Amino acid sequence: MYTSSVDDPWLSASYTMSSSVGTYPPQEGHAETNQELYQGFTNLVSSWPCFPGFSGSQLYRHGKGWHASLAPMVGTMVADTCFTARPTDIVVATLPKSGTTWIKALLYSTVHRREYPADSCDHPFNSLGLHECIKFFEYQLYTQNKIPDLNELPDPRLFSTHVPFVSLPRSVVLASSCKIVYVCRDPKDHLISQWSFANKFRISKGLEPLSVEAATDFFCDGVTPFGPYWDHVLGYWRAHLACPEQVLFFRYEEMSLDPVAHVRKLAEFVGRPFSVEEEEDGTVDAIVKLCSFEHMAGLEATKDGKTELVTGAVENSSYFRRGVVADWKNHLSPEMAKKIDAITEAKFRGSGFPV
Ligand code: PAP
Repeated sequence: MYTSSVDDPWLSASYTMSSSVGTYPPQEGHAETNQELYQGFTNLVSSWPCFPGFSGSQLYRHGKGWHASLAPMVGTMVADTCFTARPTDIVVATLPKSGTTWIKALLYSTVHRREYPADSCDHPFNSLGLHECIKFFEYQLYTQNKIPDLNELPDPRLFSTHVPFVSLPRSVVLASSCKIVYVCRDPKDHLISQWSFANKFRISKGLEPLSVEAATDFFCDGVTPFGPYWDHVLGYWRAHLACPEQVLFFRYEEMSLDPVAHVRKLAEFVGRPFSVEEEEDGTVDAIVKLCSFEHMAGLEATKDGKTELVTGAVENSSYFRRGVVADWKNHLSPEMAKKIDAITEAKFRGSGFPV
């Protein structure tokens, strides 16, 4: 069991978001109370510094130093106030465009492999987008004045978030055996994936695409959704070092090299290791294949489906671009890459994080 000490990352993540909205016992169905709660946080966030972001919408700077647009930041604060974690909960945490869809697929299909074998015809992935299988706190659950009733969900409940460790719902941090699965990605590939996604959005809104030079400047200044990148990665890295049985730390590049080993680790981490029979009958390989970029990108739910987020409906196909390592080489100049590498080196120095 986790025991906290004064300056550990778990405790510092749990301090109150804001006292200005009062204490609430918000409940499902109390529309006025919920609206008041959302409005209080909206007013608070609106008073914080804001900057134009990648996609053209404003990014606010949270008191703890990270950036997001208004609605997900408000959702984060509502989740912090209202979400009650169970020790059996599992939370996927990522920066956007770092492998969220992939790790959700691997986690869901691993946890639910008895009800839905990876090769079954009625596997939920055939009809549901990955973000419907595991929902975001701040983009899907705590949105539009809603306080969702999550009590009926069977164990283990699976959730996801892009929020930095310091602003996770306090109950996730304090529910001592709640598990967190974090995936980080090379900063340059994360940037290129984010930039490509943002440009699709800009074009759909009639805006000029952003140049890769401008995107690199935003990135290096830390003004990206849920960034600065380095603070996000270090927050979860330190939590992993402090408590490896509660925070699993994966890297996209290592997952690409050996997905089978990562699925085994994931299954062990969530307390459902593969049996000898499963190892022999190819269950692990089937999960890896089911969740592979090629297979997932070709599913009807990907090609035709959309996911409703608080920021708008997103075509599921837009979560699948190339899915390769080091695509940044096709977009960033050597100078831009050097600049990012130098910042990464400096920020991660002394953290024990292998650069
Ligand atoms: P999100 O955080 O907005 O949900 P996320 O899934 O993290 O997005 O990012 C999408 C990236 O993961 C894309 O990377 P790219 O732009 O460099 O290509 C996407 O291609 C990649 N991706 C999605 N699914 C998979 C998968 N099954 N295997 C490997 N990479 C994947």
